[in-house]
Order: sequence, then structure tokens, then C-alpha cells
Amino acid sequence: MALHEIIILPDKRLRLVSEPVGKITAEIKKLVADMFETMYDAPGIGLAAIQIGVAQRVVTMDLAKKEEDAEPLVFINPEIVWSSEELGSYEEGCLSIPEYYEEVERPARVRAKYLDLDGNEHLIEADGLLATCLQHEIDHLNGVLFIDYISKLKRDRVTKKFAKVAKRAED
Ligand code: GNR
Ligand code: NI
Repeated sequence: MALHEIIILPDKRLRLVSEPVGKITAEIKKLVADMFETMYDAPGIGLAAIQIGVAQRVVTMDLAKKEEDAEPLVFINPEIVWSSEELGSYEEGCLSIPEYYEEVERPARVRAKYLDLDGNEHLIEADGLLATCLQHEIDHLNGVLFIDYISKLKRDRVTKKFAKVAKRAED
């Protein structure tokens, strides 16, 4: 396994649309292992492959509380097939936009299909944090970030702040 650097705003790779996984090869399994190591180290509750610079439709997640046993989840080629009209609101954060948190409204419940690491297809219905996190991660696979859902004023403010930090790191 290997710990990877998490790419952060304004890295343009965060806006790429990731490619579907074809065959689940040893390389994909290594990618998943590296993603878990990187996600647990951060720490974060979810990670999309693009956050370590790999534009493949792979997501890792673990929503277990600190005092609970780990519950690693892997979603390959995840796709939302149904969303509730009812919305829910969560204070979201993103490892690619460190230390910035904002309330985001999304469908409260979703159904998603995905492949597991053996290539078997699953359909799940999610609510609560799982629904939020699944939508947040699938957005990453499509080059979408949670700040795309907040007001333009707030988005411009956070975008400028990260651009400034990146610029300062240059010189
Ligand atoms: O660690 C994370 N926490 C989180 C909290 C609320 C909504 C979404 C998330 S996902 C985030 C990790 C991350 O950036 N995944 O892409
Ligand atoms: Ni994120």
C-alpha cells in the first residue's frame, strides 16, 4: 500500500470527468488499497480516486464512528439511479478543500448501483450520511465539488482564498 498526496483546490484535475473501470485488475485493487490508506490517514469518511490524481470511477468510504470497528466500503462505477424529491441538509467538507465547511442541500435519499471488487453489481438505497457521501463522491467522478452548490459569493470567496494560498506556495 502507499499513502498518496490528496490534490486540493485549485488543481484542475478536480474538474476532470473520470473514466469507467473496465476489468477489475490487480492495478484497480492496488488503487483501492492506496485509497483506503490515504483516506484513513487524512482522515476522511470518503475518497474518490481523482482526489489522488487517478481519473477512474472508484470510490472508497467508511462511515463507522471512531469507537466502532472499521467498515470499509468500495464503489466501482457508482451511478445514482433514483433520487428523492425530499431534500436533506448536511454540513459538508472535502479533503480537497481543507478546513472549509458549509451546509449543502441534496436529495435526502438515493438509490445507486455499483460494482464491488469482485465485479458483482449491487443496488442500494441510502439515506442520511451515506446518501450525502455517495452523492458527494459521485460528484467528484463528474468533476463536481460541493462548493458548486453554495452561493456564488461564498464560492468566490473560498476559490480566491485557495488560489492565493497556491500562488504563495509558488514563490
Ligand atoms: O471526509 C469527508 N467528510 C464529509 C462530510 C460531509 C459530507 C461529505 C464528506 S466527504 C469528505 C471526504 C471527501 O472529500 N470525499 O470526497
Ligand atoms: Ni470531497
